[in-house]
Amino acid sequence: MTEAKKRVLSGIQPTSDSFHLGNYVGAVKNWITMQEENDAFYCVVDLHSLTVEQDPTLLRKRTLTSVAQLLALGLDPEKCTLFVQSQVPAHNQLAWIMECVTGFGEASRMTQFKDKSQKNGNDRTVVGLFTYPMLMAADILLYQTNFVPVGEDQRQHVELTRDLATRFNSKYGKSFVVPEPYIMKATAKIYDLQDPTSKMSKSADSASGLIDLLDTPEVNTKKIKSAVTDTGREILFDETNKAGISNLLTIHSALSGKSISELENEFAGKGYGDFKGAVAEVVVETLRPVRDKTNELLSDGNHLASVLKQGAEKASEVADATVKHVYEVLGLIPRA
Ligand code: ATP
Ligand code: LTN
Repeated sequence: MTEAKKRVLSGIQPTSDSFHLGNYVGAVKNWITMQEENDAFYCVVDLHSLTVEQDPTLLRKRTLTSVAQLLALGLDPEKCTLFVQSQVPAHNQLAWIMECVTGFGEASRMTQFKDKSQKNGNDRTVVGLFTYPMLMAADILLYQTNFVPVGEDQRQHVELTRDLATRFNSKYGKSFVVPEPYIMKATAKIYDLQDPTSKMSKSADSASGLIDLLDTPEVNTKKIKSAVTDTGREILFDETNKAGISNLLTIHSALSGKSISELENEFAGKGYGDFKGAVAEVVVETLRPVRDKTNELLSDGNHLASVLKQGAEKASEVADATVKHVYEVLGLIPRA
């Protein structure tokens, strides 16, 4: 007898014109691997992106570009369910329920909220930024998810989701699978090329340390060749003393499939210049077909629309069943 497939769910925000290398290596690469043996659901979380003011025209464009990039990177709609969060209303329905089981104190402890609200100031922080993790919990719990592939920065949100699921189950009877974060230690955090102690992020102050998947080979090569390193000359993995080189080793290894020690051997006796050239080449060659394929997909709006229609239908089926059960156990009366 074959074992039932495990459920996988993850999401990514459509908040920039291109995903960056951290998103790919830290998260989406695992999504692609996991679609093979699991029942995987992946969503572009457009509702989450509204926690920061968005220009409507740009949001529409970025949502479609996100979907196109995910397909270009290797998600296959025959193997996984790819959808846009706002097209499945169950996400909002369960989010409210999650808000009603989350303590104000526990929500206040979310470090992402603390960091982002502090950065923006009280007057420019919306309540949605505070309730963001409860919407994320809904995203996950609706699908009876076993594994959530994310980068390290999302671990706390998945832990909160686990607490909420456990609490709900013990009060109202088993309603949710308690999910586990799926975080690959080696690639959980890709660092900024100019500041190899902070994570590569689209909200960084400067774009010079950020590799955009859709940027030109010339721009990306230049950024890698200007990456900050140390004053030594050896190519060794040492995150404390050689943060920049270690980050480049992680990137090369993730994209080329060679292990870190293989790379250390290959570049023994060679200089930083040679090594950076090799990293640039691996990155550029990995991204070239992704860029071409994304543009090709974007030129066929009908295809994207049909992928999303099919995705939303499949997602709704599973998600609506969870909401129906949850409403019932809470004592909400179904519409006649
Ligand atoms: P921001 O930094 O502006 O908050 P982001 O770049 O983290 O945004 P998200 O859409 O929030 O982008 O994240 C998508 C996925 O990429 C998440 O699973 C997140 O953990 C992962 N991720 C983001 N940045 C990195 C990084 N530097 N290294 C590894 N994983 C990352
Ligand atoms: N908060 C996540 C995006 C996200 C997500 C999810 C990830 C929203 N819903 C559900 C995993 C599962 C982030 O990457 N910033």
